[in-house]
Amino acid sequence: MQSKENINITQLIQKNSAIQQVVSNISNELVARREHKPALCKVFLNEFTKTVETDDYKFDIHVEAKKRLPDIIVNKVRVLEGLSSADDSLIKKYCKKRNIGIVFSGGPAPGGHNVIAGLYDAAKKANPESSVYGFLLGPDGIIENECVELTDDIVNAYRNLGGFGMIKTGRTKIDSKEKMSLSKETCRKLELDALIIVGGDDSNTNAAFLAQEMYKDGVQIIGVPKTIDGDIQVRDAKGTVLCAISFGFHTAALSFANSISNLCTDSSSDVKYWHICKVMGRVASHLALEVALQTHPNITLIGEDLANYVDIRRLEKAKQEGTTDYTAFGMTLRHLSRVICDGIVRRGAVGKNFGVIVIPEGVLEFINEIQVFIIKLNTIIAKYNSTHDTDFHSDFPVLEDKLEYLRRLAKTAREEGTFTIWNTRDDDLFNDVPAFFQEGLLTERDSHGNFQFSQVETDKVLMGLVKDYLKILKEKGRYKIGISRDSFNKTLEKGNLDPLLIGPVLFNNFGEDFLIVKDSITSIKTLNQALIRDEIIREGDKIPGPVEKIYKKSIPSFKTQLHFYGYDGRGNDPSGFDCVYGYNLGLTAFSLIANGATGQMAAIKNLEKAFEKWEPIGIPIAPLMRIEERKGKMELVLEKTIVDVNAPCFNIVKELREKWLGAYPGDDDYRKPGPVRFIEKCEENRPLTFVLNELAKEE
Ligand code: FBP
Repeated sequence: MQSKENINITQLIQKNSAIQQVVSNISNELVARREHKPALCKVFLNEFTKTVETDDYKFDIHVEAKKRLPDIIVNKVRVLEGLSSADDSLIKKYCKKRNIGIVFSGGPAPGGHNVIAGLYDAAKKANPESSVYGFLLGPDGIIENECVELTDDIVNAYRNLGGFGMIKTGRTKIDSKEKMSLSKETCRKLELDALIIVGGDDSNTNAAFLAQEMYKDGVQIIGVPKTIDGDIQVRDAKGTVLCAISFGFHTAALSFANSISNLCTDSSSDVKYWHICKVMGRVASHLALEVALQTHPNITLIGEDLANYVDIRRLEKAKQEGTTDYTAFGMTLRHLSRVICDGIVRRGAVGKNFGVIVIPEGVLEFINEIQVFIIKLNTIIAKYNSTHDTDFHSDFPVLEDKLEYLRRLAKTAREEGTFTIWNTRDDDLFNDVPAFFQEGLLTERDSHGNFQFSQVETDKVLMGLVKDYLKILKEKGRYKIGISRDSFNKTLEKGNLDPLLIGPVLFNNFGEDFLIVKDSITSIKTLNQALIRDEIIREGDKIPGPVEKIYKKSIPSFKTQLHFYGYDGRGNDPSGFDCVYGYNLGLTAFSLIANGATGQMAAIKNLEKAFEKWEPIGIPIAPLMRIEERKGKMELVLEKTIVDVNAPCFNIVKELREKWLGAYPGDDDYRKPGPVRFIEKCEENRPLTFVLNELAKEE
């Protein structure tokens, strides 16, 4: 039953339009975003565009791509050119009434709604009679013919807004004859002239196969590079950058960076936590690298860098013994935990028992021992699924059942003495892994056969090892909090004690700015012994209060807070860069359709340069395909780009690592990028990784 006061409040809301406005879901930001008109690339200031094929860019074509995608492998890069007027035949072709479908595929990425808006505006401008259909819930919408015809109202409600809410998304792969023929059927029923697939590497792979399959039907298929991971980057065989980044990357990176820079502020204020920030990016560490440039955390791991690691000490030792130690190549989890501990201990020595660590979600991909598990388990699960009517995860729903199955595989290998993918050694090593991590490594692969790193608690695994090793270092007296000389002097003088007398007894490095308690003093007992040995106190005397206080201050307690940055940044409203980029990609997609292209990816060249230099182009997808292992099989897929450890932006981060670690007295070098903005001048208006690579080129 409603109380009288409640009824009054209900009436108040109903009567008062100002209150209604305050409590409505229409914020000022939303209104401003919906009304905002993204800038247009120069070519789109013209009434029409044409595309010109160019031989300026060549690709190393994979023989399998040539075999399986014969009709679209011959595609060339198309450059868009503006036309202020056109002859009748061009107008007829350009402005013909079309039915165009569009679908989002894979994880959301900020800027996607603007791709639709750009496509819709261009299609309607060319011919108001044209229809644009949005397929619902990803590729399933194409397979099942679930779509909505887009209208001004629908499109206007989502302009410059994040997420993929307008038509939603999904991860289904069109990978069977049946799904392909249902998709063709949908295109036929809707009389589609063209279909735009907005997605990552796997979705653009889908686009290439659909383009080949529908080539003879005349349905044009165009891909659009989407993924916050930033791993769709296209270069030609000479290394010329044709697409520097997918849309969504900039916003996600900036959104993570804003939150992480706030943690830098918190951590250096409260001085008691290490904030451990896992950052999305299924395989490549592009997002972690950009976040590092934006915020300067104390430690940032870059997966690709770890894979390149060579343990020189091990190699030299082996060389002296006349052998080669192959385990010296690549980083192990244990060694990585030691590297992190080294940074923590060194900061502790200057009194900083706090900090921020950035861990890329896909870091395990670059750790040899884990990669071996991932590949072996991928193959085992794929083989099981292909030889049974059911599937591995339904047959073995709980961890113990899965482990039992693996145990049986190892037993068979042992008893039959045959070579199998899972042997006793694998089983023993796997049993040493904590249960939550075993569970993560056995997690179900996505429909494209990708290992789902976002489901694995990488940070927890790594920090578990870090904590164990710090404990050992603490016991050995090698992990101590440095005491500032001033604070030591004041504390002792307050207690009428002579710092000059006690300092050399307590510290390794008396005289320096930050004083480190001797390794041998690791407890009140050993402190007492040291004071007696140096005749500061006698047997049976109490330890002087100020000395005990200083000792206690030097004992570290390692406290962490774990954070995961992924889904939040993926759902952020787009930055100015992604608003403009997404919208112009939509316009590019339409131009490619209107000019008869298929099997092309809409892209913008020169993204890394000033906006005036942006050049919309079409990139042929088929020549970008490579062979990769998926679900235990070798498949033709669009090649992913991982972080180039020779690029200037990475080398600059490497150079500044020591500075950002901040193992020196005084303030850390944290940087504040601020929140994601879409029109304000203060926004970081393009990824810093670009800016640095460009500046280095000018040198
Ligand atoms: P896309 O490649 O589809 O853009 O997705 C990227 C991503 O956000 C990764 O960073 C992350 O590992 C993954 O999606 C998470 O997937 P899910 O949404 O299925 O949890």
